[in-house]
Formats: sequence, structure tokens, C-alpha cells
Amino acid sequence: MKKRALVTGITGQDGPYLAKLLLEKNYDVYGLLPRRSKQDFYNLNYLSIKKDVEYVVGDVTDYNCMHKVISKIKPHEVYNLAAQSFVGNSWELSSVTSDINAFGPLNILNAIKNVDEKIKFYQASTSELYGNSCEKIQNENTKFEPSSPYAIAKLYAYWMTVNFRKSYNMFCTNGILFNHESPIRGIEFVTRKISDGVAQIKCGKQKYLTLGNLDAKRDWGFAGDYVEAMWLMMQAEKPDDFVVATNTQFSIRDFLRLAFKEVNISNWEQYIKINKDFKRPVDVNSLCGNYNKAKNTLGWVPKTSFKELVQLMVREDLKRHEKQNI
Ligand code: F7E
Repeated sequence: MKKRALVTGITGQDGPYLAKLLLEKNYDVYGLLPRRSKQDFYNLNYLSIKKDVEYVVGDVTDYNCMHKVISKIKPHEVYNLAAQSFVGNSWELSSVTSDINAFGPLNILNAIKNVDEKIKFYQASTSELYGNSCEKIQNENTKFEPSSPYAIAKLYAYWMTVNFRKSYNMFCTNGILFNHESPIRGIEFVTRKISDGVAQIKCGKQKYLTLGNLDAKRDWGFAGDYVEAMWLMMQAEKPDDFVVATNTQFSIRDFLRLAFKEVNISNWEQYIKINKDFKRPVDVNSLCGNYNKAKNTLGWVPKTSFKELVQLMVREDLKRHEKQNI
């Protein structure tokens, strides 16, 4: 019998990559679509899977709806990727962020518990939980110190996931994913803003790239690699929490240098403007994950290097802008 998976956040970055992987593994994939005035299927089309996913209208912020959706589909696995995922907006949208990122997963967990406790649950947890942690390298035992409304809402969901696992013996797992990027990353995130901006500068469409804090350091991996870790977590013998990262760290400046190098521009600093509007009330300065537990337990390792990731993103944006110029 074919396995059924329900994926929330199907139109984001990770939803399409995960759906593609699950389809390749012969799952029936159901994508939850919140009702919006206009649905954006760009990312699903980019991976050529739009027609292969079955769509169900629904919203994680509504318990009754999630109960109905899960009763109808009876999925074997639920991947909760739905989120207000932009940290920078979460101060202004703290209630919305909490509704989606904290109470959304709670609604799903309760719905699973009431429909069938055997349904497996994946929660998209995040390295933002560590915030400005004192430890230089973070693993599953590092103390959390969330530094934004986004991270605080995600912390609630993290502990709810652990709590349902412990209280009801349900298969609930947290993937603590460090930053992961791709050519379909939202344009508001710094990596895509840079790859798109660099491509536009190269094509003469844009003069400058306006950014905020260039000193922040992140552990950046490729989203396509990370969805494999999500799936492996759901196939593990027992549910647990795993860091998914690359064990390497680079700054925004490093990203800029490599991105401009890809289009043969070496004096990149002259194309950068700093605007305090892109700075956050509190920024997370340094994140670097240790993925040894995922490697040893799940056999997962990242396949794409930082350099390859930057090249991939810049090349795809350049291709798109050059095509639009013709
Ligand atoms: O910022 C700095 C900014 O918005 C990275 C989400 O997927 O990963 C992501 O969260 C850094 C920050 O990602 C600009 O201040 C400078 O220090 O690309 P970002 P994020 O906040 O790390 C985690 C794991 C998640 O869970 C989140 O959902 O870059 N930065 N200048 C800027 N950031 C943005 N967005 N725009 C700038 O102009």
C-alpha cells in the first residue's frame, strides 16, 4: 500500500523539495493550502511537481480544520513546515507568528492524537532556538536562548512536540534545522536577496544592494539536502530530536564575496549600501551546528558545500534575469 504524507507549508521553499522527495519514494503527497486571494505555485512549478501533489484547503491555525483534514486523509506521516518564517517581521507580527508557529503545531498534534495516535509528526524546529547562545557550536544539548518572537513561538512548538512524545508515546520528532537555502528561497531572506541582487547588478537592472548587519554568521546548507534528513527522522526506529547543519560557518560578507565572484566582480563593497531598516532589534550573531547525531543515527550528511550553494543560487538568478532581458 502506498504511504500518504500531509505536508503543510507546501508552497514555501522546503515543502516542494520535500514533496519531490516523497513522490520519488512513491508516497501520495497531500499539500495543505491556506485559503489566500491568490495561490503561488511558482516553487512547485520550479521543481515540476505542481500536478503531482494533491491539494487540500486548510489552515494550521484552526483546530477543527486540521482535525477534518487529518481524519479525511488519514496520513501515515505529517510534516509541519507551515510557518511565518521571516524572523525580521516577527516583532511586528508577534501574534500572527505565535498563532502559526506555536499554536499551529499544537492544533496538529491534538488532531493527530484525536484521530489516530499512530500518525507520525515532524516539526520544523530551527537553529533560531539557540539565539545568542554562549556555546560556539550548537548541538541537541545546547541551552536554548531564543532572541525573537519567531524563535520564542518555535520554542513552544519544540517543547509541545517533545511533550506529546513523552505524554502519549506518539511518534513526534523535531528537526532542528540550521539555515537552508536554494534558488527558491524567499527573496526577503539574505542569501536570496544577495543572489538575486548580484544577478540584477550584473544585468544592469540594479545599482546597489541594500542590506543590514553584514557581520552575522550562519551555518548555511542546501534545502534539497535537508529535506532528506526530515524523511530519515520519520523512518527512524524511535522518535527523537536532531540537529541538521553542516558544521561550518560563514558571514554575510563571505556570501557576498563569493556571490560577486561568480559574476566576476571583485570590488563588491562599492555595490553595497547599509540601511538600518534591515537591522533587527536583536540579531542572532553566530550559529554553527554539529550534525553528528543525525550522521551517527540516521546516516545523514550534507552533500552540498557552501561554495556550491552560492554558485547554484547566483547562476539560477542570473539565468532568470538574462532570460527576462531577451
Ligand atoms: O537572515 C542578516 C540578518 O533573514 C540571516 C529563516 O529560515 O533561518 C532563517 O532565519 C542574517 C541575519 O535568515 C539583511 O540580520 C543582513 O543575521 O536570511 P535571514 P534568519 O533570520 O537566519 C532560520 C534557521 C529560520 O528558522 C528562519 O525561519 O542576515 N541580514 N542584512 C539580513 N537579513 C535579511 N533578511 N535581509 C537583509 O537585508
